Amino acid sequence: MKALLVIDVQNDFCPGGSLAVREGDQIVSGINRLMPQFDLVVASQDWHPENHGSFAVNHEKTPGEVIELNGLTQILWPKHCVQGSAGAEFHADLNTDEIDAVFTKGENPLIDSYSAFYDNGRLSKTGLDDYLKSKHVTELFLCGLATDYCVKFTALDAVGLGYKTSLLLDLCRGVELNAGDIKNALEEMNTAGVEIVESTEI
Ligand code: VGL
Ligand code: ZN
Repeated sequence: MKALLVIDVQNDFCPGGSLAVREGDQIVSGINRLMPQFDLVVASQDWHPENHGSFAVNHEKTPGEVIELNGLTQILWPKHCVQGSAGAEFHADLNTDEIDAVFTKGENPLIDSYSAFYDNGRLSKTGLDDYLKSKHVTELFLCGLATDYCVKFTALDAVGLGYKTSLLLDLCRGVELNAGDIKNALEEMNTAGVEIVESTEI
């Protein structure tokens, strides 16, 4: 069984959003077009409480600064994807009718969660792995936002959990906080065993 995993295609990560990823909205139509080719389509949603520890404003600091949050290194972000806010909603053009299940992450204010499988400290699982295994999924194709954060960490965990994992390069966009971040993320994924493909190849 093959599943398409759509990572964090939410308004705050699209142009006009609080943590906008360049061209973040340009992947939506391609994702929609691909959905019918899959046995299963699963989406993740970054879903933070107002008091989340990854928000710079909650530490009176500036986005981009790095702190230690409960023993883990944490990049501080603008406030984004607050539960129930418009910014946390999926991009309006994303075909949610084709999505079989949604997994939220980042609810615990004390720890961030880039991967759709585990929080950054691997203290808890989201339920995504158990769900995919219950559906006998063995192969994952990843797309979404952002290449150098949530997509990367989800892909690395997917390989670690035993899935044959491919990244749909043209259907991802990255934050690129520092020049080279996207390229480095792709190299790291590739080295870990993630196949980097174009959506036209599948
Ligand atoms: C993400 C930074 C903070 C992402 C989420 O979806 O890549 N990045 N929260
Ligand atoms: Zn977040």
